[in-house]
Amino acid sequence: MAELITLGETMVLLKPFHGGGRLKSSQVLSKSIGGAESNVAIGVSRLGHESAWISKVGRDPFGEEILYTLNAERVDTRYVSLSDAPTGIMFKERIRDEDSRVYYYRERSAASTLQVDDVREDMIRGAKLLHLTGITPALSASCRDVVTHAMSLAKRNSVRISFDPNLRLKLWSAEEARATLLPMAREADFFFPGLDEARLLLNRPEADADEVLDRFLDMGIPTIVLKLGPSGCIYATSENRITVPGFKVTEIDSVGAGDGFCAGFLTGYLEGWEPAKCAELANAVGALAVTAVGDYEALPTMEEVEQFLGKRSSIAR
Ligand code: KDG
Repeated sequence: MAELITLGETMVLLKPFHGGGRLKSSQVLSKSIGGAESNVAIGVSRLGHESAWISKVGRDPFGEEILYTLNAERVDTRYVSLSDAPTGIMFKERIRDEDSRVYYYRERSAASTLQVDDVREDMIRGAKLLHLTGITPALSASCRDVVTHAMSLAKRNSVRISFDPNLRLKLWSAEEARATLLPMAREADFFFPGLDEARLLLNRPEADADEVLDRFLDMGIPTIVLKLGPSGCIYATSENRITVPGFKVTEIDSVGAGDGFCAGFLTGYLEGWEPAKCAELANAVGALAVTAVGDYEALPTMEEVEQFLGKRSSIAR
């Protein structure tokens, strides 16, 4: 049984062949896959723990590729079903030093047809963590129900819930996101917003880190880990607030950093580590995740993290 189970959509991902540049003038694209939840599942698996992913993919070559990749990453895909609806597609471009831009082709995709019946109690019972994101409820009404249903199954079986809001304003409005995601965040044991996401969710554009943390704690969320990018993170509970510094790296592709961060923190939790050590691993994995093109490709193994942290030497030749 997987220690971490997650569910959501993974898409095929196309981007200019050399990483940077405009989609409009790129004749050759390279193909990979990306999905916030499967990125976390891959991250946890590479760091040495068992993960599983629940989803639907199209009965098409892209669905096959997604399953092939996740199986190769030793993510358990036994709960993935095939659909006649197509696998979602995402295009990504990065122009000069701007953040990456994504273009989704995922309306009525296979994963957006996920139904409550696709998530059974036996899939979740026995896991230690259920990881969910705010992308899934933005996909369709049935996906929204699936997230709520998975949360109640986790609660009934004492499986800890991790929730990353992953705000995607290309999928819905800030108002819709707020109305849906805040009640979901209240159900989570671990909540992983970024500072900008937190401000948007709380509708407090000027709020600082302490203010957003106070507000989330007041809502009854027991543990918040506020992601601050290269500046690290703040781990907060009602008794404790710990700031853990991040790492400076050369950023090649920022998409997937937050997923790497969650994978690192949750792996630390599975290891039974203290919060500060979980946060250090989260910061390291989040930093390493941005050092190569791709949503999951640069996610490290534990050995690579130890080398990065200077805790292990590496022999290159
Ligand atoms: O967090 C990275 C994800 O954004 C990416 O892999 C694709 O899941 C994705 C999404 O919906 O944006």
